[in-house]
Amino acid sequence: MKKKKLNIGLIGFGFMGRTHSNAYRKVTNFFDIPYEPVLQTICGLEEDKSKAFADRWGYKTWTTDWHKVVEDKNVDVIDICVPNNVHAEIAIAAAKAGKAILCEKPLALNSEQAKTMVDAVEKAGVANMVSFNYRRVPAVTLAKKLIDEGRLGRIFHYRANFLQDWTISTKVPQGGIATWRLDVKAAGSGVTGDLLAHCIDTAMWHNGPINNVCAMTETFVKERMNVDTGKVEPVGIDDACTFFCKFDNGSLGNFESTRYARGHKALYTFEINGENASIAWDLHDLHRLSYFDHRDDSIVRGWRSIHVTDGDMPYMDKWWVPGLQIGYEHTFVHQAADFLQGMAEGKPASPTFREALATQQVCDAVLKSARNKSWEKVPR
Ligand code: SOE
Repeated sequence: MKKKKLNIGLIGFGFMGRTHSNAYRKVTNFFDIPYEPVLQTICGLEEDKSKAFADRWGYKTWTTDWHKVVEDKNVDVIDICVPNNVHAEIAIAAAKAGKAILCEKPLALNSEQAKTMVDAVEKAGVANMVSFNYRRVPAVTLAKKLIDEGRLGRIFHYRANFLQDWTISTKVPQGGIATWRLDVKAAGSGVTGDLLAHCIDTAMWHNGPINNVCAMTETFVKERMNVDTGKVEPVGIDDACTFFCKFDNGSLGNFESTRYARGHKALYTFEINGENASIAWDLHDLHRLSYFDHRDDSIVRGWRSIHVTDGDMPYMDKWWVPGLQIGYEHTFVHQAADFLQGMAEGKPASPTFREALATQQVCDAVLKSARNKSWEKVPR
């Protein structure tokens, strides 16, 4: 198949810039999509690092001015991997320039800003997707299939955790290139937007819309040095957040995230309990899905640990042979494949900006609930 070249302009080359670049480089080796992504331009803040990144990953050109990438006639796709406070400006300019857009999560600083981005991409009619990559772990996609097939029956409970421990030291600063996630001006919020947004995206994909939330947040370290200003400043983000919620289908949700769970680096887990069956998953063992089915004969009934590697499992026919697993980086390859395939077919790849706006609205309601110490309705 002769593939059409699709030139990628990637803005921001931190951790996420690397996962996305790696995905574009690998996607056509494994997936039959009609496009050949070309790493056209990389854009970062510093000249020497931008050039070094271009050399290492094979970008044809580099720049330190994102406007040039958006205006570049040779660029077809704008991939946004910069801190959250710059997403909106770049995405709106890219939409006006008619580019397809893949944007890192969370979509924006808040839902008001996210709405302006949805309006811009929908008005321009450009392809748009938000990088909630964990949906594309094969075991997580399998969970969606099992739920959609009705195997769980009526769902009663959805609980999810995302636990880390990297900000416990009071010496970790806020702001700057490495620690912008701790600066509310750059991040919009703390664990709610950064980590719980993943859990909320997956949960609403699995279990439908969330309508009411009741939350509590805490900022354990109240002041940190700000790398950008050189001053010790109040910390404006939530270090930890716990919330309860109700889903439209009548089930109850229970979510927790913190960066203060000593010993946990990226422990994203969820468990779903239905009338007939339950499902559990753990990012530290990401290729396994735990499944319990009450309809099994009682003498063999118990939790099964499904090794999600066979060719009939989601995405797995594209990789190795049964029993050989894949990992974190592959979720981004799957994302690139789905995004590019969606573009080729003129179908939006999920989650679109509009779907990510719904996640942002839950995050906003969670933060409002914690501030007001009250249940909050999620606006639609
Ligand atoms: C934060 O530490 C972080 O890198 C998030 O920003 C990512 O979205 C998450 O996948 C892993 O943790």
